[in-house]
Amino acid sequence: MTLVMGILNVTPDSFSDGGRWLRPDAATAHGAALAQAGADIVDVGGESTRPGAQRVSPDEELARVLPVIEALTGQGIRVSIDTMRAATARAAVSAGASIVNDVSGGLADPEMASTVAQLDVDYICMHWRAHSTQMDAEDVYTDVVAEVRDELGARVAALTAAGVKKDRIILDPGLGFSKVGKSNWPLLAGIPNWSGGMRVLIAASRKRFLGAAIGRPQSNPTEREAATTAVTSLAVASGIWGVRVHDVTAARDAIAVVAAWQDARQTEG
Ligand code: PMM
Repeated sequence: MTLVMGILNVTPDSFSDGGRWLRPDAATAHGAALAQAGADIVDVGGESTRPGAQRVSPDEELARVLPVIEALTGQGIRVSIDTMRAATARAAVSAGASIVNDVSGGLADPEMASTVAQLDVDYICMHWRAHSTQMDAEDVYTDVVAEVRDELGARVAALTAAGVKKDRIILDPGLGFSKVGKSNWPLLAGIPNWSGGMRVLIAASRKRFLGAAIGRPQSNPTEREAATTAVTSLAVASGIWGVRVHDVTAARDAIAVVAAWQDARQTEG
């Protein structure tokens, strides 16, 4: 059964929920609400990676996420830490996080691979080419599926060489990261062609390529929820490990519908 990861950005500037959960008590309450709605994991991030975003200092990132991780894990909620920094990953795991979600796949911080190997936690390795200020210019592919497969393969090789167990790694195609519009779709349509049988996380929620696909590129992120749920349904039907979403209830409903459909198909033979 596909897992649902609820998004909790403790940031002033994330593209959909920026500024809403900046205070620790508001962030903790929203994380608890995501879990209550059926999130299997709450993904806590303290640094926005929206296109053009500037980096935050390591101290600021830690100050944003640690109290929230402590409060949520204290309530028995499974938490992942969305960070590109090894030191933040280490502190977050000490505070109770059990998954490291690194949008740079270990490229942003040379210490990340050995840190994750030591921590021995699950690690989400996302396809990434450049920091947010430069990433749109890196949307240059001749065969996006083959290039993402090879670039993720190189990251898996580097991670395992540093001691990370291969079965700890979850792959993510990095929708929207160095992929502005059309580049995203072949990755969704061809998941088995780049994932090599490893676990896959899909994080399409409310992203701009969905606005383009529905003919409303200027829409607010929240107006892309139906489009998000369509992606969730199709991705779940292809048997992926997890979806990372803002609206947990919508994802849970989509998963239930796909399960009912697949059960009936088995009965029908
Ligand atoms: N996208 C964002 C942030 N974190 N993590 C993973 N693994 N995959 C993603 O595509 C991803 C991510 C973009 O920002 P958001 O938190 O506002 O959705």
